[in-house]
Amino acid sequence: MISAVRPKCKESGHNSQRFEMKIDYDQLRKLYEDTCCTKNLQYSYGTAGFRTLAKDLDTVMFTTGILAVLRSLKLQGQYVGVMITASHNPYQDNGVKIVEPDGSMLLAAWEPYAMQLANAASFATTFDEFYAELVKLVEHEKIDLDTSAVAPHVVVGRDSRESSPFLLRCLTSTMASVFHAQVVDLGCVTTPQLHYVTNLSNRRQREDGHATVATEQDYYSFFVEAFNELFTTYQIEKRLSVPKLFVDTANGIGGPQLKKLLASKDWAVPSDEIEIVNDKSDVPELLNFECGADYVKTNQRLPKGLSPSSPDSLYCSFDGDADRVVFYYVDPESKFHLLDGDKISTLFAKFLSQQLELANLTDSLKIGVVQTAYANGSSTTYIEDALHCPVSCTKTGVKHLHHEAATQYDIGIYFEANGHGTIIFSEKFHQTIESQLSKSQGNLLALNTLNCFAKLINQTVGDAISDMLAVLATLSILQMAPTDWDREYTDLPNKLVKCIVPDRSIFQTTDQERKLQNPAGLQTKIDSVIAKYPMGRSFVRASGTEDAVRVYAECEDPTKLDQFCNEIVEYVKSSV
Ligand code: G16
Repeated sequence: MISAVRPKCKESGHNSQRFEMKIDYDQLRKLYEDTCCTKNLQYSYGTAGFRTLAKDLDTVMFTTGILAVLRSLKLQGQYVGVMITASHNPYQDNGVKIVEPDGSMLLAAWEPYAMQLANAASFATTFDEFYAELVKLVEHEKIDLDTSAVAPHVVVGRDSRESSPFLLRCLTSTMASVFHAQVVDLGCVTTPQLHYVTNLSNRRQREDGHATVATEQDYYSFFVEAFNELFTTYQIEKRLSVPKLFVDTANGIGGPQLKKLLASKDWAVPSDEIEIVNDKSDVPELLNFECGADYVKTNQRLPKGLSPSSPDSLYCSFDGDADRVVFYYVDPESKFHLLDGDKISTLFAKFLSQQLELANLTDSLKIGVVQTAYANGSSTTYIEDALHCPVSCTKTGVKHLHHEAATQYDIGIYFEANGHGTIIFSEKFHQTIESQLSKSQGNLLALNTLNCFAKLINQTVGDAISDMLAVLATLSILQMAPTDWDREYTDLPNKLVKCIVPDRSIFQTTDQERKLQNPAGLQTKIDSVIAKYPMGRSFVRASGTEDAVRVYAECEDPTKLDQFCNEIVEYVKSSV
């Protein structure tokens, strides 16, 4: 195939004499013409990759498959991950995102390539126009397409959506046949499992030349072992501190995957302590419908399928691909209490700060919390004033928080209020703990706890399952009931509203999305509304995953919240 080289893109006017595309031109052309049916749609690589109606994704899947291969070739054939999911979106949608070899999100510098290639295929009138764009990219990045030396490696996964098998075929159509890629199909997995397996496969290859790709089973074994180790370290009887945990899995892929973890032979917590609801991942239209993390967070009420049981019970909801989780409980007066991403990060910050102090490491290791503008004002005050931890604010999007947590702190706890988050432990953290433990110096219980806790966290990306286990372990170690956790601070009353506008792209922000630059004059009007409400805070931003503008508002007086939010919404509507 490599021999079938197309002579320098003559028809497209591409005139490089230096470059040869060592791929099967005719095969690529045929696959392009067979696959790319959606035309003249503008694609944008948003907060979480490409995301739109599944019926419009054939073209973008085709080009994303090519880009993943190129990314792997650029990185000497390391495993690059690709996940097909639209996470919290309704069942008609789907999406795709690329994962770096270390399990993090696609390098920001490559996002424009993803868009250029997708839009080239979408707007090209001939195959050669698209081909010229591909050549340009390969040349620009100096990618060697001679796969006889280094073959590209790609790991693919998908959530439970009905459209995913077809989109997977579009995605992988060129990988092996044109680019000679080794493709590992994990089948239906959660997004964090795909991130974890991508990372582990590369680590294995790097560390011991392991030729075998990691599997979903490695994920279960690792996290069950980490959970058991933490419980053993703390000599806690393997019972949770709550009588029962109900897990709403949004009728998504989290349901079957959590069941597999709980069925692991080493899982030691009695099976009646965890009950899974909304687990119909085989009924497409139920996905995220009146259930799941996004529904619970936005509506601040129990999802379908759950009714209040005892006040000691704890509930949690995953989203469709199980990369976020929020917790909640219902008090004896039947009042619903949300324990969202802010509450999770503050719980972890409290626990880990305590352990650092016990280990006498507060001066050596820097702990901090990363939030977005959606973080409740009370949580930020609590972290700074009660926990004495620094707080950073970034734009929405896991990649922004992840970067800040990884570069600014030794223990970087990041969570979006919507439940998306994890903790990043630095190299220095691991070296310090290891060195202290090897010398048997200091408070060994605290050192071992920190060591085990770091293992229990999926550091590649926010992970509903791993975060859920870490919350359960923390509550058990601190002997806290859901009410104790909630009492640490009181959220300001808050509201998040989705506003449909003709063109969300005109809403441009600055200051980590806390202020609008455009439409002109709108921010001044918002500021004048905020000034009327004690402890008022509000901001407006375009969603990166849905065709909507999001309006957030919080203020001291719960009876004024609706009025406050409505005034902002009215200004947003009248500005377009
Ligand atoms: C994705 C991103 C999150 C973001 C969420 C909502 O989550 O990964 O970082 O908070 O979308 O983003 P937006 O407000 O821009 O629509 P998920 O769970 O849908 O992948």
